[in-house]
Amino acid sequence: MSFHSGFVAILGRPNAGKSTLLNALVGEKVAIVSSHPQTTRNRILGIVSRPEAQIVISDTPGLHKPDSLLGRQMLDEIEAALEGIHVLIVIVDATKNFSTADQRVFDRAEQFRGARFLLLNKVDKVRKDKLLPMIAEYQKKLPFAEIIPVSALTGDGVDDVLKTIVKYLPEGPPYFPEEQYTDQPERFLASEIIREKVLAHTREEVPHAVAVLIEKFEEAPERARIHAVIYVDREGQKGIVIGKAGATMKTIGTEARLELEKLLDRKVFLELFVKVRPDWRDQGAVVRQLDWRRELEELTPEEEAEDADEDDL
Ligand SMILES: Nc1nc2c(ncn2[C@@H]2O[C@H](COP(=O)(O)OP(=O)(O)OP(=O)(O)O)[C@@H](O)[C@H]2O)c(=O)[nH]1
Ligand SMILES: [Mg+2]
Repeated sequence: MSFHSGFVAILGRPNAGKSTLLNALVGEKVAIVSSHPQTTRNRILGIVSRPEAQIVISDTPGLHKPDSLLGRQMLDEIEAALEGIHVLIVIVDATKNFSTADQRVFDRAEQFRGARFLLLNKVDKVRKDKLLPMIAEYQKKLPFAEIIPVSALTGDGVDDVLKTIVKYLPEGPPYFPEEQYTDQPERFLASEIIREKVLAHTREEVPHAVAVLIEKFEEAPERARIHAVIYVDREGQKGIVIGKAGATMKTIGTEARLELEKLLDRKVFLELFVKVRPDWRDQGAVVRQLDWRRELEELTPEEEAEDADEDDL
């Protein structure tokens, strides 16, 4: 039997359900999800290994008009995710009318020369008789190789998406070990899990103003010790994150700890701090730290230099 493998990226406007879809395709929680737009800030790799194929899928930040350095970094992440892919999955929220945000996505998708899929997501909330006319409308806007209605939330249609992707992948070897389902370091996953809990318990402008940085990550066999700082950009937001008598922070901390214990498969001692850093979204020093790939690249030469020093002793 021949083996197929290749790369796929998911493109769509903020809140269309890209990260929910990635998690459903992979069958693991790879990317955090929230009801707020612009939750995802990095490209996130999810890997699906089947006996006949390996599909490497990138989730991307929602395509939007950037108004900060962070926003521009998010757009760079989208572009990086689209490099070298075999299939582009364009996703729209089928409960909403086609908007200028979707048009921006279609304009970008039009430049892609490989196989383009359109996924009509959230069909659990759409009347069945509306689907066929909707498909006809979308097909007029831009030709797609495949149009598939799905519910990333219930998993409806998701297996069909995987099977269809495989048909468009070239023959080739697996790129990752079979048991690996993402490339994100645990340290970054931990910061994302904490951010997800902050997003779940805050509203309006607060979710956009939150960044989580892990200051200490010590993994002993029995217990991991994680020290994280939740950054916000206004004093008032700090109060919202902490809540009355610390109630919101307590909920965030408990929910994050329980999920981290599952991820790391051990007890977790989690210390959370909230700090105000005005306008961090326009500060390179903070924004760059949110890009873990760049952080790793910058660390590696130094570590090698240290190793070399040790050899000299
Ligand atoms: N009813 C329904 N809701 C969905 C479905 N897929 C996603 N959602 C909800 O839509 C919201 C956004 O989902 P995300 O997966 O975070 O969307 P996203 O496209 O990754 O958003 P950004 O990262 O902000 O660009 C969440 O509240 C999800 O629970 C679906 O199939 N049906
Ligand atoms: Mg997302």
